[in-house]
Amino acid sequence: MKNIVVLGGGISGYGSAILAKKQGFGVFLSDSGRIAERYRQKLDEWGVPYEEGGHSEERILAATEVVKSPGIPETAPIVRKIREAGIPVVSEIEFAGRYMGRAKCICITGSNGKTTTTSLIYKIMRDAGLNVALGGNIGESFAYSVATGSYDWYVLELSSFQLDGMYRFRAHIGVLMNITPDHLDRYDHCFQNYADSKMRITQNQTSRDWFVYSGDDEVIWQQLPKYDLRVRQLPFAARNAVASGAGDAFLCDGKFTATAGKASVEIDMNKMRIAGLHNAYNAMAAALATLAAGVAPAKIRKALYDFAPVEHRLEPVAEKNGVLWINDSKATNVDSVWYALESMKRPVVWIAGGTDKGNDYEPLKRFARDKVHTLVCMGLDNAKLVGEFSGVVPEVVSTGSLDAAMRAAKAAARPGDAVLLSPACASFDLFKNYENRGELFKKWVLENCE
Ligand code: UMA
Ligand code: ADP
Repeated sequence: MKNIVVLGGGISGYGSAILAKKQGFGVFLSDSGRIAERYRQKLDEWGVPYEEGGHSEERILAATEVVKSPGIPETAPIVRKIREAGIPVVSEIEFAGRYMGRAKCICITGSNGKTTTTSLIYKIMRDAGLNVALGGNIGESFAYSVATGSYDWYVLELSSFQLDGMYRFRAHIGVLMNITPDHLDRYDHCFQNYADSKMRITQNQTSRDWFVYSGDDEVIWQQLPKYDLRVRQLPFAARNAVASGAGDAFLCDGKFTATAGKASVEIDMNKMRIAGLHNAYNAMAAALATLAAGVAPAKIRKALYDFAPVEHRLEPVAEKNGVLWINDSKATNVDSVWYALESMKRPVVWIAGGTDKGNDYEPLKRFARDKVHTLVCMGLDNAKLVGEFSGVVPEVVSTGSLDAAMRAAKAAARPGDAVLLSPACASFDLFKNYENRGELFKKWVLENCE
């Protein structure tokens, strides 16, 4: 009998363990830390044995296959030992993909825009009445959905960590938004390794499948010739001229027409509730992917026009005294802030800072110079940000707490301005995570601005 060991008891791990049990395999889940109460309950319900507070080597090394949670790095001692023992290690997505039957999947990856594009695609499919599940790097895990439901379509957001453990899995419709530096600590600080990981979205795709990607992304262009792609290609772009026999989308004067095969849909970005060039890319990718899935153009158009911003992503919080407060706490790298600043139509008070990931701020300086009159740095160590933007932005203020940052932003903002929280940094110096940072930002605005 197959003997599956699941490493990590978070949302990915408990779903994988339940699926392994459902398939009738021997299964054991091991977590070096604590397992949340709700996951323990589920494991008990399904009769899955588990351990917490450490990894018992002997039991783990008896596995025929290991399903590794995405947050566990290759450098973890237990993973090294599993590798030395020659035991195959797969990701939750690879594992669950084996049991999805005749269902099809749309898989979305990229450095930025994954959650927004995945949510757009999911909404279009659901509003069109399809039997569809959402999963991967968002919401409930793919494995749990496969174990407990029966769907015709899966819409999966995939992180590079999930792609890394995928070998035979095939995306019927693969979507690659962009490749810009992120998570380099997990890739030996080598950008090519990270790019290779993202390109795995195309692996195993055949001429019956579709590949939607940014025709404006130079890195993707550099990678494409290295692959012998048979898949039908659907590029989208706003800058480069792109065209593919299979279909494409091009943004011009705020409108685009997306075409996949014989189907087309025309979208006016001014009628959408999410703005900015980056969201035009997200909408083009979503329109192409859903046309490829066979959704009627009128349904795609309606769902795109209905879509509201996802929380913490350029989310308008409130307009108070003529000042618009915008929560973009999810902007944890330079590229996402570039698009935030690009989309600003009002003078900006910009709140940034936190745990710097080795950022190069150069690309942001043009927009900062043109649009930002005050930069409020919010972090335990603001020296780098202050140094980079002094002389670029007229006013730079250094603060060490959310409250101080918000008070400084409120004092600096004039009617007609936007106060934009778009940090370019991780949140771990002052907050639990980016959600916590965004929630506290919103709470402060609602309690302190009349
Ligand atoms: N652990 C061990 N041994 C170790 C190290 C960790 O057992 O050596 C344990 C921890 O104690 C913990 C568990 O592993 O209990 C955590 O596993 P995990 O970090 O993989 O977290 P999950 O809750 O399973 O969530 C993961 C993804 N997390 C990461 O990639 C860090 C979730 O993405 C994803 O939604 C979920 O699987 C379902 O597929 C989150 C994320 O932050 C949203 N993703 C990153 C991002 O978006 O930037 C990539
Ligand atoms: P991800 O899931 O890849 O992190 P999100 O949709 O959550 O992507 O967006 C993360 C951040 O990136 C937000 O600040 C958002 O405004 C910005 N963003 C969204 N789409 C794009 C895109 N296509 N290109 C660059 N930045 C984007």
